[in-house]
Amino acid sequence: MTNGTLITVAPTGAESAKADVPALPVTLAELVSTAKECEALGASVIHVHIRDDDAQPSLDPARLKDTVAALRDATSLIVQLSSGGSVHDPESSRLAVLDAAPDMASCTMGTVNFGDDVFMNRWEFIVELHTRMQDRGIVPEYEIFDVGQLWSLERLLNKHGLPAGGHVHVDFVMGVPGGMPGDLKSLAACVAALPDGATFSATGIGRFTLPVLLGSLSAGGHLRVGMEDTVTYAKGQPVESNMQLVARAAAFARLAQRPPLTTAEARDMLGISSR
Ligand code: KMH
Ligand code: ZN
Repeated sequence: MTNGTLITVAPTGAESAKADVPALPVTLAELVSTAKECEALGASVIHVHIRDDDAQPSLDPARLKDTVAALRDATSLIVQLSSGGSVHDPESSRLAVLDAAPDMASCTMGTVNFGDDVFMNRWEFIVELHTRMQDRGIVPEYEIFDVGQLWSLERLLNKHGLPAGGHVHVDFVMGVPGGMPGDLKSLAACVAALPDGATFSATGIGRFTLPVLLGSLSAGGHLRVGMEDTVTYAKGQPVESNMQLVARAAAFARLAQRPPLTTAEARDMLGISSR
């Protein structure tokens, strides 16, 4: 098992508005140039939400296909599409994300309150996502917003088998209002409940960014950073770009003597075949 750090960049998300956060990449050109720069700084996975011409969250199938193609053209990053979309997206559109044939897709392991909204993930929907990804050779990243969702993951794997590639990779999303907090107690509980042999990354939302980043590194975990999860770099200081967040994560990883994985090393670890 590698000692390096997998760095995922989540540059856009579905929650922030371009009008409020001008540095948010929302066009394909902005996304591709962000991806290239983040790869050069040490990211090996990109978690992608796209926007429409009005910068609103979109799951448009043709746009998703074009996005996957453009990212593959310009980078060797592992392309992970969000199947979570926004809290308003119907299940059918979220399942159709897989038609764009990404390397990976997210798969959230349960319903969770999401601020004033609800991020709905019914059991039957999770099973459908998991089995479609198995059939199509798309590697899931299981998103965990609360510790009990790891028991759902155990149940999913027991009933429906390992994901494509045979390796289980999980991302702890910590600090969403309605989910688990971004503290060490929660992180330790999640690590203790991981399926055998699984790897994990962690991301802290907003002010939880740094505690979760440092906690994950010290627990042998990997990192997800990006403007999907925080638009504040430090108290009172807005994030200038996704590159600023990736550069900070890569610097901490090097300090911890767990330097960023290359994209080839990341593919190896996650069980994703090279293109
Ligand atoms: N935008 C959130 C409702 C995912 O990408 O899979 C869901 C989310 C998780 O961001
Ligand atoms: Zn997402």
